[in-house]
Amino acid sequence: MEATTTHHRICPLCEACCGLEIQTRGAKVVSIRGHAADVFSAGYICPKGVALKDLHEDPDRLRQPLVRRQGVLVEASWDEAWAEIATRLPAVQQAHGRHAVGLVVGNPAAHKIGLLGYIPRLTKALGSRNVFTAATLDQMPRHVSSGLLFGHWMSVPVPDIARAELLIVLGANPVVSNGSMWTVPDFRGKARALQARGGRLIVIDPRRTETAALADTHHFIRPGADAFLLLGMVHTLFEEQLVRPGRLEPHLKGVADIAAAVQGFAPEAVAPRCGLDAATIRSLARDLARTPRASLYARIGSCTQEYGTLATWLVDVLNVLTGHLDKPGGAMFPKAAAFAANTAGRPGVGRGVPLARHTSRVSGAPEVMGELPIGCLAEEIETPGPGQIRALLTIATNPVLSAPHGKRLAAALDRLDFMVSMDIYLNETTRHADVVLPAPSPLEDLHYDMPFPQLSWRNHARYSAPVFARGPGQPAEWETLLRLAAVAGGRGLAASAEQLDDEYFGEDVRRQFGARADAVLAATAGLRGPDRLLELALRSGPYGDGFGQAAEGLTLARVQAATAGGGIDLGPLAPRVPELLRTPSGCIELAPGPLLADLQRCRADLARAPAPLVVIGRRDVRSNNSWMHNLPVLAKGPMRCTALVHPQDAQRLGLRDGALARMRSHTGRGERSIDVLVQCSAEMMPGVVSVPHGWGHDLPGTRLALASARPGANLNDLLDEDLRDPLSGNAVLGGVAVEMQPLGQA
Ligand SMILES: Nc1nc2c(c(=O)[nH]1)N[C@H]1C(S)=C(S)[C@@H](COP(=O)(O)OP(=O)(O)OC[C@H]3O[C@@H](n4cnc5c(=O)[nH]c(N)nc54)[C@H](O)[C@@H]3O)O[C@H]1N2
Ligand SMILES: Nc1nc2c(c(=O)[nH]1)N[C@H]1C(S)=C(S)[C@@H](COP(=O)(O)OP(=O)(O)OC[C@H]3O[C@@H](n4cnc5c(=O)[nH]c(N)nc54)[C@H](O)[C@@H]3O)O[C@H]1N2
Ligand code: SF4
Ligand SMILES: [Mo]
Repeated sequence: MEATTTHHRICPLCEACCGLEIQTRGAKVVSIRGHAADVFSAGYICPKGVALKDLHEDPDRLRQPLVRRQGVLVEASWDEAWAEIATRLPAVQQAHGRHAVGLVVGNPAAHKIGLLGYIPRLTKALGSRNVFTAATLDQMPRHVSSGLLFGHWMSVPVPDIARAELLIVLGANPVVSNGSMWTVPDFRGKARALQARGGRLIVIDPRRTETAALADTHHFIRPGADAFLLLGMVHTLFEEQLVRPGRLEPHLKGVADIAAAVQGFAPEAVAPRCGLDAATIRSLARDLARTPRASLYARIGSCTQEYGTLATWLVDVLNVLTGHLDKPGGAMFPKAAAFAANTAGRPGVGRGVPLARHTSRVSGAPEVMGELPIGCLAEEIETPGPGQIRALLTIATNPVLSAPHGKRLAAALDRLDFMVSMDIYLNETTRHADVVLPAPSPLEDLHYDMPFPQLSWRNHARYSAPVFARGPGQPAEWETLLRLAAVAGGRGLAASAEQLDDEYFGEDVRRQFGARADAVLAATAGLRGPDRLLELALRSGPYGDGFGQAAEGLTLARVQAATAGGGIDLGPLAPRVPELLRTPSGCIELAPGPLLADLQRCRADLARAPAPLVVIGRRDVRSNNSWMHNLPVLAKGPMRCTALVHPQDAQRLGLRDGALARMRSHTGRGERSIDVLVQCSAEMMPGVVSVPHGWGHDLPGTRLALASARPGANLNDLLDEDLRDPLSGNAVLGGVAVEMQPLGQA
């Protein structure tokens, strides 16, 4: 009998980045549990981490490229797949120009250094304006606020929960999601510890969520009205002389502009719009102002709405005005060991962020962070004219389920001249491709998180080696991306991934290090791919050895050597203002012009009456967006794609628990409907129904046996691809008016 081997690796499935202990025997996974010695996650794990075994062993997971022959996707060799790409992609570029090839990148890319570290190569080689990512279904408002206020998209303050006395959570459910734009494994344990110290957790959400159940206080809020609540809170701070930015005062610009901007948004004025009474709004503002170590944290419920950027900005404004930004126990900026732009370049000042360098062709939506709103993807494929998207590359994304109005997008994908997908499944999106390139199993990949240490509750550096070798012929994702970039850049298939990697890396080092470049190249020789990127980033990073300048500093070898012991702890969050700022003024720009201007929309909309029924989203611990429904350990148990309806609404509408209902929406492009299972729940705010996204696996042509047996309904088929937060381009995914009626027995 073969011996059992123990491996330690970070879970790549969600933002919590838990350290796992994985036992294997030969090619089999024997067990997966939390790594108790992990310096960051201390043994925490959720059911999805355990499901990595099912994912690795899933017979439906792709292990061979697929190429469309006579209309049917069939297994092919890598050489055949590349031949197809190298012929057809350049043909589209030559006939229609570089913008004719679009790129869509999805959520798992954020969790893979082999993708995130190399996608910039591909976008550069493509030179196309038509780049779309899941960021405009998610956190783009967060980036816009960070960019305008602090000068970099990824300078995101996170609650310093370990030292807080008060945490107010708005539009987030970290007990289930395990945190977002905030890397915080075991939120529940940390919240309980806060309460045990005498601290308080307040949750504001249209649903009494799992996080609300843990909280000391929960308030319902009308979906889409977060900006109004927050304006009322800011108004209270000025009205009651509670504005005390403290240490930040000399680094702040725009406080007087904020005072002027919130005129007219008194708690009494906003209360009917947001559904909280004026006294509650005032007491929330006072609690935040008067508690020495406190912060307000908001996430996707507040981002994916009409006023997403305003709401996210107002969260920052409140944390700043109450003196909680950049202070222990408040909202603080992590300092990552590698890859953080806010640790590079000259400290304290920078160029800030550009907005709207170009606009989308059909709707004129502004570019943000180098991309266009994903809601514009279908129209850019459908609408003829110069710059029309005629070929598409999709990487780790399933927008047919994850983006609004997947039905329209699916039809548009069929009109493309050519489509290539890099994915692990033949699913609702990749079934439209002409070539599908498989990625390795996560257990066959090395791991180092690029974004999440920039969002972490505590500073750390952790590395994971692959658990298993890749299957025969299976390249690493970075290799596939470099070859795609070479084809997209007109170089064809002549160069190997290794040659391309050496070439690009050399260029980077020469640009970054000038006269020292040769020494740095010599010091990193012998490494390649993501390991070499990481060695460079760690050693030249804020804790690095500076290539010999700081003898005790971090190197890749040191971080690797710490894996079995649970990684390297780099201490609690520490104040970073003004060093972190990269605005041209060197100050926190609290009142940027575009945000002040956008407040006019709120002013005009203050009196809007609520629709009788609106839909919002929901997450479940055993699900991950659209793609983990094929794994037995997660799929078992009750159906999770249900519409939670308040019993009063159910009675009013004649809906029965456990029965099917038809849910309809009316958009500018017509009526839409889905049929969904009703689950009566007093957790809901009356007038609000909650449906999870990422379901609807009943489309033909996929290879997802288990998921398609329990398909669920696709919430996004109801939503309106034309509804966006104008500054960020973020899709509006919640607070959309719907109607429901019974559909007989299930
Ligand atoms: N209505 C509504 N819609 C939403 C949301 C919502 O709250 N409500 N949430 C939105 C959010 S926050 C997000 S982030 C998006 C996510 O939307 P997407 O970015 O489209 O992500 P997923 O739907 O998770 O699809 C991930 C894809 O990556 C593939 N994949 C998994 N692992 C790998 C890998 O290692 N390599 C490669 N190459 N592929 C891999 C999967 O098979 C799947 O096809 O959904 C959004 N959609
Ligand atoms: N188990 C699991 N974990 C996940 C994911 C998953 O699909 N499943 N997805 C991952 C991804 S990609 C992301 S981005 C994160 C997201 O992480 P979170 O932001 O924590 O996401 P949700 O759990 O959807 O929580 C959003 C909350 O907002 C509430 N809400 C809806 N509309 C409004 C509104 O208008 N105002 C307010 N104040 N609240 C509102 C909802 O009721 C819900 O409780 O989760 C990640 N983690
Ligand atoms: S919470 Fe679960 S899915 Fe997220 S990183 Fe931890 S084990 Fe993985
Ligand atoms: Mo997300």
